[in-house]
Amino acid sequence: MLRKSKLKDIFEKTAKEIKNADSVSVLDNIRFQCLGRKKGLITSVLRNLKNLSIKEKREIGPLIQKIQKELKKLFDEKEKELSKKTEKNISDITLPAQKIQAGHFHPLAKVEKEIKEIFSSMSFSVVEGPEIETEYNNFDALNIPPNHPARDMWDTFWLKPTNSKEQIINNKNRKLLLRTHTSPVQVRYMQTHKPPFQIIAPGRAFRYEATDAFHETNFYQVEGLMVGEKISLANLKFIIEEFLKKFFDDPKMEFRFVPSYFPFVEPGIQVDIRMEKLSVGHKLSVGHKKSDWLEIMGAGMVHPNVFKAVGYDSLKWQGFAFGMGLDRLAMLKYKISDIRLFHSGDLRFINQI
Ligand code: FA5
Repeated sequence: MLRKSKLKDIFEKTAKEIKNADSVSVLDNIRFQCLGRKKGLITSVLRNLKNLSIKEKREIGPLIQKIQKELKKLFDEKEKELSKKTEKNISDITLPAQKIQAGHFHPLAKVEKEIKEIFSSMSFSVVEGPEIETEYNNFDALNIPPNHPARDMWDTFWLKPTNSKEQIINNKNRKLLLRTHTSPVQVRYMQTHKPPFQIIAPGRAFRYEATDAFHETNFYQVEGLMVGEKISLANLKFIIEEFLKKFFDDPKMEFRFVPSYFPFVEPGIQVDIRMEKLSVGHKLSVGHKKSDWLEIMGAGMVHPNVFKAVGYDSLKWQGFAFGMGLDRLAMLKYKISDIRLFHSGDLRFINQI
């Protein structure tokens, strides 16, 4: 026969388990063990009451009923508490899914990636050079000695030597600067590699000049260089045409080759693309008509003096080089009216592309 103290123990133990239950299913299980119709502990005590003496019935009966009532109350309260918590955690699966905020490439990075892919498909290797350059690599080795008037073509950010040691290292016409174009990568590559080869070198260029819709002080170029034994202007023309067709993938795109001058090539050309109105509300900069040509690259056959500076025999090797404006290509492809938008940090602009 169950004693009063034993019943109290069962009550206290069950009350504690109810309190600690952390889910409705755990609570249901405790309820089943305790109040279950067939095997519940309290239910079986109630069922056996009939076998007790009258004295025992009087003693145990009211107590077990009280315990049963109190446990039911505890179960109900806990169930309410747990369902409230679950309600808060369950989301309405009929609601539209929330948009996941994923990062994406900056338009210029995207264009750089495309350019690399196109040239890689034509067997060009991708190389890099530093943004801080020596005066020698940026100018002298490219057939632009000091005092050469062509230096005015590139307004330069010169760097102050930070200490006298650096000055001594760099004193032989080796002042440091922020490279004004990616052409010094040609010099670096040729100084350390033997022809034949074909490379592109994408990267930043810096110019100390006023900005407008088509000019930035900090912009991107992609240098190209192909050196071999029988390279001609025809090869240059073919590669550029192939690139432009693949990059724009637009049969209506018009381009032209125009003679030009760069000290490090002979002959020199520039490539222009016909620029339709770029976007709604676009104000063409001074000097541009509604439909005009935009210069996107300089190019030409590598000058013998450049080959001489890197120790190549210019009678044996020929090569072509080009330097294209990556920002301008992106502007034309995506009809962007102002180059300055690329660095504006305006997410409404950047997220569109
Ligand atoms: C050069 O920088 C030569 N190094 C290109 C070259 C390489 C010629 C190899 C021959 C052989 P240029 O200054 O024209 O050339 O610049 C080349 C391209 O860079 C331009 O056609 C233009 O698309 C882009 N560019 C030049 N200046 C800016 C600028 N301030 N902002 C944006 N793009 C520019």
